[in-house]
Amino acid sequence: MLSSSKPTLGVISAEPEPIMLDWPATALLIIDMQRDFMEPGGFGETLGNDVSQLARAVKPISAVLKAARDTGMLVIHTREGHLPDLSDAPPAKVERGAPSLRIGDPGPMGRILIRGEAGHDIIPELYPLDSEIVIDKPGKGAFYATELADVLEKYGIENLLVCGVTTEVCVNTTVREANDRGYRCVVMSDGCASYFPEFHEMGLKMIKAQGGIFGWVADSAAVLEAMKVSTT
Ligand code: C5J
Repeated sequence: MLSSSKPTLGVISAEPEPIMLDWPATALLIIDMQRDFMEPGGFGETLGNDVSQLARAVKPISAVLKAARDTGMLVIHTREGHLPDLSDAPPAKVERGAPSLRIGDPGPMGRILIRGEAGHDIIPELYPLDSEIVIDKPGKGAFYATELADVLEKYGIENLLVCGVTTEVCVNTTVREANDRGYRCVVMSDGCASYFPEFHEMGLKMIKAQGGIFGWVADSAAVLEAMKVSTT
């Protein structure tokens, strides 16, 4: 956790309004920065998506991840994926649409969206340290059928800095789940990405509309500035 000699409060210049966070009660939550979504040959591409659209989120996340590691902030990574026997994959998810490969089929990075396969792993640029928490989730939301709620309670977390992919799917679902559970979520605009730029934009607008109905939105520069300049 953050060293007690450091200031504990920081104000992020966010929309719809600035938000003050207590850093020791804040975690960085990085959603699904997996090869299956980010690289050719993975789940995202089998659905017909242009995976290059997601690359823009890597640098901003990397910068905030470094700052989080430097300050001792709790870092949590999530991975979407299923058990090898697909017992946690609803048929309605597996059978949906007409992808070039379905969940569980063999692909160039191993079986699509299956835990333990190369494609399921997090991209090297953001690879978790051994000390960081990795939550494996079968759904889009990071709270559904996972230990995330227990982890956040154990560490006294009240606020989440959320980033990752994709903005309108797993990021939005997780933020909505977190908001209903009482967490303040600040979503990093340039640390999220979508295969559809218009969905990225609308996904962020939905979060911050109506006085921040699901949370706050700030770019990585604002988050980094707040982590640097804090008040006691
Ligand atoms: C999707 C995700 N897009 N991580 N998953 O299926 O957003």
